[in-house]
Amino acid sequence: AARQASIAVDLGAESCRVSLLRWPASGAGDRPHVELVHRFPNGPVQAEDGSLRWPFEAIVSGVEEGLRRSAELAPEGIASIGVDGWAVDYVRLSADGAPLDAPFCYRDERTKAAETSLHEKISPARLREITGLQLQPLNTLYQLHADRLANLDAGTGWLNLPEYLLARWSGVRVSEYTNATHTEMVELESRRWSQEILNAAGIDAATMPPIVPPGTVLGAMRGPLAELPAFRDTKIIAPACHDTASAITGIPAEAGRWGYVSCGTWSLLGVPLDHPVNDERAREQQFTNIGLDGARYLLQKNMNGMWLVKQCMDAWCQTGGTWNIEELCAAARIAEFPDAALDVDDPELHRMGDMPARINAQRKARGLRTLDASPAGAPAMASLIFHSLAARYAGIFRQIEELSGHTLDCIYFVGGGSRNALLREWTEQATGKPICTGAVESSSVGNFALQLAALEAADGRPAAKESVARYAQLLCATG
Ligand code: LFR
Repeated sequence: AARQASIAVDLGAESCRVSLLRWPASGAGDRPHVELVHRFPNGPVQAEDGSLRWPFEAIVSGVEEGLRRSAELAPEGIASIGVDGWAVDYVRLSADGAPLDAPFCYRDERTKAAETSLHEKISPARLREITGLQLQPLNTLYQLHADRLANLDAGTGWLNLPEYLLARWSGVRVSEYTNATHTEMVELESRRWSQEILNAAGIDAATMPPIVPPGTVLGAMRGPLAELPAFRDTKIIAPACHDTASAITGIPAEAGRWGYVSCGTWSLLGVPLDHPVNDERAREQQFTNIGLDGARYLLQKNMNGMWLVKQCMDAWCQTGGTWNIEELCAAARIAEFPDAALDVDDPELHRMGDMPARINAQRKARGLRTLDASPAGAPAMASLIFHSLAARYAGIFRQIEELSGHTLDCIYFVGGGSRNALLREWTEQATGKPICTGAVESSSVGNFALQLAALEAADGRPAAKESVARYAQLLCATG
């Protein structure tokens, strides 16, 4: 009989994806086949109370629809399911494990006041020293502190979204290590929750899920879906629940020094290292050290990404424009060269709505002429965005080389934005480094690789550390 299939769920801020990995019948070689079974759009929505939230029920039912479709496509049965997704946001849970409300989106403005309040109780310098993190108000810590300030019932705890789904199907509540590091509550060296930070934020340690390493088998699938024959022997596995850590795990690189741009809503730029870099320069330059599998770290900078383009396209669409991304890039390529780069990480440009006007507001404040914000001005606006992203990538990679002490041989592009040839080319010109491409769905590749290695280990086969990398290479070669 054929080896059983696996399912990778990847939750993205713009779309969620369910992929199915199947093995050929025995004797037909050992290359797996991966199919995108279900993909549905996602995005923050303004709730009635004015807060920005995720369409929680749509996410859960969309993912479970993907699981049902996968079950139909894989009569051999599903060996395992893993979930990764964007970091930091979470579901608050009642005593019986039911969600208390739809999760807030990290772009909700409540974290502004929470940040000020928390930094009065524990200094940014101390937070940085403990966690090694880029202090971003979106981090879970500030959100949980905002909940306390708003007297929101702490319930029996919280789970980041990927871990919520894993708990929904396994009954086991955990915080997967790579995802936990992005909460800003984990000690960099000990890899445990920091009691000092919890005390400062007024968070009860009893509400903190236990931290487990990537590749942890949580248990057998339970609940209504487990009634389907395909899910009879299914293991629920925590891969690297942080989509970025999964995406980097999915890079099929051999030895050598490479940097990466994980390009989606955000651009995540960095280099994997065996040790964190938390010296004064890394602090000043606001680099982050987040967890990767294999006890490694990502020395990384989080910066704006395709959000800028997507938000502009939404605005143009509302004013009668019909640009799709391919046409837009083709037009941007021959549009005027920008007079000055945008400050892409201006907090205003991380906010939702009317992006062309926000861009113009920044230019005006800097004494630059405003651009045509209508759909007709899209090529020049897109040229400005892509040139600005590429220029900033180049500056960050120079800093990464200095901080890590390594010269990078090449830069891997992964994620949805890696499809964008224009951005890759302009990055190549700006950095002077060769660009390699990993998988567009690199998060799912890393998710699968960690599941397959975990299944091997659970089977009693020696869990070679290389097997994760070996699976990532196999999956990328298969396409
Ligand atoms: C990418 C990502 C980034 C994180 C941001 C917010 O999808 O996970 O790594 O900084 O989303 O969660």
